[in-house]
Amino acid sequence: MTSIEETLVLIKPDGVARNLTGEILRRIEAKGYQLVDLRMVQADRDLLAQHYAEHEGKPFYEPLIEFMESGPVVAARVAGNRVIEGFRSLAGTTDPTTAAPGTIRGDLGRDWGLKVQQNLVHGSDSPETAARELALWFG
Ligand code: IDP
Repeated sequence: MTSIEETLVLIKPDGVARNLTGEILRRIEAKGYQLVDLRMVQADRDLLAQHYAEHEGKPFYEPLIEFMESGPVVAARVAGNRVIEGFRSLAGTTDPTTAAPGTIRGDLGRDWGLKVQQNLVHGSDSPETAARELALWFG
């Protein structure tokens, strides 16, 4: 099945602070995906509120926004065949403790006992979300 897509990947503040940017980008490239655009951003609350609009009102929303504005993130426009699903598979499930070994979160993510919501990366979850998020972060 051929479906060339683009997705938004964010290396979250914990990934940047832990010097894992290179390791995470290496895994994306090693999988065969293309880095089309890359920027380091200190996200403000307005950008993050738009990015995480679907989570507004949830118990983890406010800590999530605070965490995401706590330091720079690296935003990447990544292209490849079925990359939206493929990157989410590469990233692993949301909670790093139960994310499968071999995934970014499973291999490198720290237990949420240390700090809830830290899980190194974000990846768009559908073509509609990818289009919206890429417009938000890359204009
Ligand atoms: P995803 O990033 O795996 O797609 P989402 O459900 O879209 O997960 O949640 C967005 C982000 O919010 C997660 O990556 C994580 O940082 C945080 N998050 C999600 N669920 C929880 C939770 O139950 N507790 C704390 N943080 C959470």
